[in-house]
Amino acid sequence: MTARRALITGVTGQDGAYLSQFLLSKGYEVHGLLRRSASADVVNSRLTWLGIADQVILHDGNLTDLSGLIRTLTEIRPDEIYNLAAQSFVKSSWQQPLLTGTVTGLGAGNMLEAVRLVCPTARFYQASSSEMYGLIQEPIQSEKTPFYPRSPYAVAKLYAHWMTVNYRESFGLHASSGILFNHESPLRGIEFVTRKITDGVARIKLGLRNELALGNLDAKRDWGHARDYVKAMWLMLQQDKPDDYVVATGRTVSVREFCELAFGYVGLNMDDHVVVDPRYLRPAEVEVLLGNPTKATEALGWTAETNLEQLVTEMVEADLERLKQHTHL
Ligand code: NDP
Ligand code: GDR
Repeated sequence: MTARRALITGVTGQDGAYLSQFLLSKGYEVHGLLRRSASADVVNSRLTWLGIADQVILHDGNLTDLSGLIRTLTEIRPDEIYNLAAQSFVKSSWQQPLLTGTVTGLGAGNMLEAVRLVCPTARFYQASSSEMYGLIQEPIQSEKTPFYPRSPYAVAKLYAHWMTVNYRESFGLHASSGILFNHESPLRGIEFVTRKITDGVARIKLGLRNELALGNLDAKRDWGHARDYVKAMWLMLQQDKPDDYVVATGRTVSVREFCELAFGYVGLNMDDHVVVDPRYLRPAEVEVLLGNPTKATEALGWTAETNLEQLVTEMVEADLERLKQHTHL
C-alpha cells in the first residue's frame, strides 16, 4: 500500500514541526511548504531539533501566491492538507494589519481555492484560534460561543474560519476547523509569553541576566502542549464528516501564575526579577480564555495529556540545556 501523503503549510513553525513528527510516526509521506528566506540555515531549525529535517519533503511556496499553491498541490496530490501557515503573533498584527490579513486571512482563502480546483476530495484542516473569542461572550468557550475578535490577527483568523465553513457547505469539501487554545512547547517562538518566560528564567538562573520585562501579568490563558494538540488536528481529518472542534485543557491561569511556576521550578522568586514594561501591553487585550473541549473528547477521543506543571518543567529544562550548549557554561 502506498503511504498517505500530507501537505503542511507552516511546516517550519512550532505546530508544523510536531505535526510532521506525528505524521511520520504514522507512516505518512510528509510534504511541507517553505517560504523562501535569506537565512535558509536557520529556517528548519525546529525540524532539525526534532531530528526529522531530512524526512520532510520541502517545497518552495508562499500562502499569498495562489498559482504556486496550485502547482504544488498538482505535483503532490496530497490526501490531507494542514493549513498552519500564518502571521501568528497577535502583537505584531497591529503593526502589520494588512500583511496579517493577507497571509492569515486571504492566504487560507487561497489554499481553499487551490484545494477546490486541484484536489477537492482531499481533507483540509484550518488552524483556527481561541483568539476569535477575544472579548469573551461566555465564561467558558465552546464551538457554540459567539466570536468577538480583538486584534487584526483575530479578525483575519475569523475570515479564514468562516471561509473553511463556507467551502465545506458550498462545495462539499472535507474541511475542518480546529479552534485551538494556546499551546506551547520548547519549540514555541521566543516572542510568545511562555517561551519568553522560560528563556528568561533560564538566563537568570545561569547568571546571564537579572531581569525579565513583561506586559500584562493578569491576562489568563488555557495553555496546553503543542505535541498533544497536533494529534487533535489529525483526528479531525480521520472523521467521516468534517466539523469544527474546540481543543483546550479546560484550565486557565494568569501570566503571573505561569511565571511563579517557572521561576519556582529553579528555586527563584519572580518578584525579584520580573518588571512590567508598557511596551509589551496591547491596544486591545484578550483578558481571559478558557475552553471547553468536551466535543473533541467525545467525538475524537482526544484529551490533553500534558498538564501545565509538566509543560513548564519541559520548557524550562529545554531552555537551560540550550543556553548551556550555546554559552558553554
Ligand atoms: P508559528 O508562528 O510557529 O508558525 C507559523 C508558520 O507559518 C511558520 O512556518 C512560518 O514560516 C509560516 N508562514 C508565515 N507566513 C507565511 C507565508 N506568507 N507563506 C507561507 N508560510 C508562512 O505558529 P504555530 O506553529 O504556533 O501555529 C500554527 C498555526 O496555528 C498558526 O496559523 C497559528 O496562527 C495557529 N494557532 C496557534 C496557536 C498556538 O497557541 N500556537 C493557537 C491557535 C491557533 P517561517 O518559519 O518562514 O516564519
Ligand atoms: P497570544 O499569545 O496573544 O495569546 O496568541 P502570547 O503568548 O503572545 O500572549 C499571551 C498573553 O500574555 C500577555 N503578555 C505577554 N505576551 C507577550 N507575547 N510578551 C510579553 O512580554 C507579555 N506580557 C504579558 C499578552 O498580553 C497576552 O494576553 C497565541 C498565538 O499563538 C496565536 O497565534 C494563537 O492564535 C493564540 O495564542 C491562541
